Amino acid sequence: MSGNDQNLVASISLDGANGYGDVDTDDISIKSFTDSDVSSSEEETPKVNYLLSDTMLSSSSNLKSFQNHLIFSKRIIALVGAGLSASSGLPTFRGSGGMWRNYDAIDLATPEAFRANPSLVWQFYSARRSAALKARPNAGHYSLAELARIKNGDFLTLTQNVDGLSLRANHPSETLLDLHGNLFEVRCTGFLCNYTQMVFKQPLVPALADNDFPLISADIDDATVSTVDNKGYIDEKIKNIPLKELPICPKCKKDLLRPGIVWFGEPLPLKVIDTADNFLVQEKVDLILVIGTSCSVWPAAGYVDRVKSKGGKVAVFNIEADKEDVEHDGGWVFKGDAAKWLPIALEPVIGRNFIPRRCR
Ligand code: BJW
Repeated sequence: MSGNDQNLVASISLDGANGYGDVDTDDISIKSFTDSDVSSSEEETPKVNYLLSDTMLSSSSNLKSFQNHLIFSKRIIALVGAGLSASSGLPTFRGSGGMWRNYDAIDLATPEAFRANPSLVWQFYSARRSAALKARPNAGHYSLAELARIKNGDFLTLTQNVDGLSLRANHPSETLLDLHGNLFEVRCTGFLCNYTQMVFKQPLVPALADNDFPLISADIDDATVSTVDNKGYIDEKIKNIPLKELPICPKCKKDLLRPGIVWFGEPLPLKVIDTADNFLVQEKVDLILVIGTSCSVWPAAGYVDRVKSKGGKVAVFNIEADKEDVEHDGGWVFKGDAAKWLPIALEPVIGRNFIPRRCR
């Protein structure tokens, strides 16, 4: 995309009985729009303006070129991060609005932090569980789920997200790898106890019912910041829950349960790494979709270079994408909300009638 193209935006008007309408990418017209032109209300109309506004940047030739490659790609990987769930209302980790800008990540997401202050860490994860249960999958989750169904065994989603939204969008589980675990898994911390279970009950224990732990939302405001001290540490709002009131293992009835999350310094699950490795070595991967991730955590970030080094192409879907790096390598950048871009960019393969009405 040239510098000039950045001032041009493409608009797609969708008309159709189902409200999602018939989109023909050939009909994308280059036109100028502002944010106020974007219509998002569910109540509105049979006619939905689905715009590539100035927050959704790409030229139509970029979109066409990507879609041509997509159509001819036999094997595809999606590397997914927190940005995919952002428009479902779940905060990201870093960058503007990232939930860890005002918290020290190391304080909350390491085994050491849990050992030092399980009450604090459990309150944090309990709030995250509540938020994830209240959130709903968005059109981006549904688009990937549909791609997975259509590509059958030739597609794999590597998700760093722990919110379970992809599965709730009916993403086939055999093509979805949770790299960093799952908010709804609990594991016994006892050395000799192997208890692991998915538990959706919320709160897990009565002491965690009062979820006043501040979960920083995408819109950080003064009220939220005031719950954090000037070093980024959480202030007195956090309760000190006695150990015996935290979740205890129902099997050994002795040791604490912990969230089934991969914390910094912990290895990713072997089965997950093996499955991803097998997919990568079997046959060339033609395309990796890098969706809503800062690619700052390893080994997840390494999958992009592993695909590239074998000749696969990269397509980035990110609200803050740095397009030069990717486009110089012959890849594509779709700057904007991944939940809006994915249904459009993947449309030649996935069609348009699979997304629930409320997400359109
Ligand atoms: C949008 C959008 C919209 C916004 N649409 N886009 C030095 C060098 C290399 C590696 C290391 C090193 N030092 C330490 C390491 C290893 C370490 C690591 O990578 N550290 C880095 C910080 C450097 N990695 C590990 O420790 C991993 N384990 C490991 O390596 O084990 C080795 C081992 C082997 C054998 C024995 C023992 C050990 C484990 C990593 C686990 C990461 N876990 C976390 C926390 C989980 C807890 C939780 O969820 O609460 O996972 S970290 C956090 O980052 C979380 C995320 O999954 C992960 C990735 O973040 P993500 O998803 O990319 O989010 P953001 O916020 O960073 O980015 C969001 C993006 O979306 C942004 O780009 C926005 O622009 C964009 N966006 N809205 C589209 N609407």
